Amino acid sequence: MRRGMTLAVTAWWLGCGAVPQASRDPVLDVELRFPVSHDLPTAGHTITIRDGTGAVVAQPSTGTGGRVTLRVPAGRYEAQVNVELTVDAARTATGHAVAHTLAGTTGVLAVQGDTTAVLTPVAPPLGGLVFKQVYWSGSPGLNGAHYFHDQFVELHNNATHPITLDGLCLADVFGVSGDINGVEDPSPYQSDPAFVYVENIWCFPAHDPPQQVAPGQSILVVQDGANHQPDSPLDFSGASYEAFNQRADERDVDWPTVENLTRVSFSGGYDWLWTVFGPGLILFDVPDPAALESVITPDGFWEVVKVPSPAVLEAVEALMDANSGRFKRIPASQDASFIHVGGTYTLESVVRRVAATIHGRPIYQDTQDSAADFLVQSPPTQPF
Ligand SMILES: [Ca+2]
Ligand SMILES: [Ca+2]
Repeated sequence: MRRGMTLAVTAWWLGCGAVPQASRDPVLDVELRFPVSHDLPTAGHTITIRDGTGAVVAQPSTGTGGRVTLRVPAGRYEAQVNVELTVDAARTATGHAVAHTLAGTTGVLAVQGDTTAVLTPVAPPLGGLVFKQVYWSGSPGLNGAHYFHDQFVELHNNATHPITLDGLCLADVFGVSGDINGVEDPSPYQSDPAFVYVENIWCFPAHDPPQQVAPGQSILVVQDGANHQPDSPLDFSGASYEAFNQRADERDVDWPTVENLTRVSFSGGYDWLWTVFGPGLILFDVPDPAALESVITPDGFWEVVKVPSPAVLEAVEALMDANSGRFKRIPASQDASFIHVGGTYTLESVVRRVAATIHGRPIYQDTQDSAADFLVQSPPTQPF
């Protein structure tokens, strides 16, 4: 009974305002929210609250739900946060093994009454376009008729930001993939790390507005847009782009529903066929691919184009088998190793490993080391 009376008296006192000044001040409630690219606990981060003069008035730590709640005299405030992620912390939180800082501010908050604000720090762009799946081996085909028109590469935006596709180029690298016909000679250019020497260049055409690939979106690039069944299980009538090799004899078909890449440099036959023994493929970005320097190979048979190594955005080195390392064509700075499948016409593709799944989105491993980053599978995954 006495206890109840004490509480009632305390409540009366509060009602009269005979309490510390701060309890009548507005409540400022700030909620920390990380971008969707980051899977991080929101509790335990220091929030810096500054007043209108820039002076730090409080540095509370976020609690459950990523929130800090404090009373401040009416006025202008700003809440800021800096979260530093080490390489390991970034790999866990984003799938990208890149140390970086998440930084953000609420901007100026005019606090008169109780005020809520959301603080969403931003991260630098992480990741880029990757080859998510590459298929060169070909299909057994029907009745032993080997089939190779179903080759494809699946480009994937593995990044935290949209990426413009227009003007980027794909190329296959010059050089044999192994001792295919007896003892072969490796590419004469394999010791030049400054360039990648390529045979054929096909580029993504310009769009207005430019075509953006959203984070998590894939682009399917195929030798031939078509339904390849029953020669192969793959149906590419819904592919994004095809290499349509326009010729007077019309040997290659322009599939109407699949947009065409722009042919910039081509020395092949009637289609953009990659070697079924394992190609080197690169994605690169230069201001004018048609202006790249070309050279004649020492044997005088081929004209190859020099792509500066720093322009290479993505690369995969595929060779004939595990013993074909001496044929490596792509500089180690772009791909430290190589991958191979079990043979030709085996319906095997290589698919990139998943490094982490962030809020339901797979982030693919990209260590520029094909042996580590890819797995061999059969049959290929029909991308879409
Ligand atoms: Ca074609
Ligand atoms: Ca077409």
